[in-house]
This record gives sequence, structure tokens and C-alpha cells, in this order.
Amino acid sequence: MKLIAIFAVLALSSAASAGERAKADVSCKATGEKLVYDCVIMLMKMKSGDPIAGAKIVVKAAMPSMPMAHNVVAVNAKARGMPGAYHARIRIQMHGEWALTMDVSGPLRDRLVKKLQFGAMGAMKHGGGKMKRGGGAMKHGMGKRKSE
Ligand SMILES: [Cu+2]
Repeated sequence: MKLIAIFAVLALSSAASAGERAKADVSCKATGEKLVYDCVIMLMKMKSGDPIAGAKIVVKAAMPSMPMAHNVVAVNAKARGMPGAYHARIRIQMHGEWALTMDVSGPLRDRLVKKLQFGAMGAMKHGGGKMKRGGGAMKHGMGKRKSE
């Protein structure tokens, strides 16, 4: 009990001393290439919403529902267009829900996580999920693949 209380206090004070926080709007568009998306990240100050220019953002994609199942290489987002706008090309490994972890450094440091749904239908499930159309091309890992 005591330990927990102390930890909570420490966590609180370290967040307070970390200074300004960031937030981001992320939108990703399919490219012509399968499973490759162009993502635009609008990086802003949490409180004021002012754009944050000159930041370095490392973007790492993972599937929350399948920890360790995918190993996607982190990419650097590049400043492009208006201040606070960054561009990253993400290559995912299957459709479904992915979380983009953005490690921000430069004018401020923060780590932001955004969950995004990739793919035409929002209905694709991991593991055992039934799929309505088109057979089991989306199954994970060790799955046997029937060759035809
Ligand atoms: Cu997956």
C-alpha cells in the first residue's frame, strides 16, 4: 500500500516537471502500393494547439492486439508543408488496427500514441475471427497457408 502511494506521487511530479506536452492529429492515406500508407502528422502544443515546428518524430507502428507479432521498422517523419506538419510513409504488414507511437524530440520531448484503422473494412479481426469475404489471407503468424 505504501509503496503504491509513493510511486503515484513520483509519477505525478515527473510528469509535471516534463514541461509542455504535445498532441498530434494523424491521417493516413493509402498509396498505390499495398499496405503502404502516407501519413501526415500535425504536431501541436497540447494546451494552446500551436503548431510545433522543427521537431524530430520517430514513428513506430505496432498492432496492439498482437504484441510481438509484427516488427515494423521505425521511420523518421519529415517536416513538410506548413509548420507543424510532418510526413511519414508507413509500411504495415496487414490491415486492421495499428498503433503509431511517435517519439517527439527537439523543441519538446513527448511520446504520443495514435490508434488507426487500416484497410477498407473496419471489421477485420485477429486470430479466430471470422472473415466474411475472400478467405483467410489475413491470418497471423504460424498459420498454415494453403497453396493453390
Ligand atoms: Cu497483426
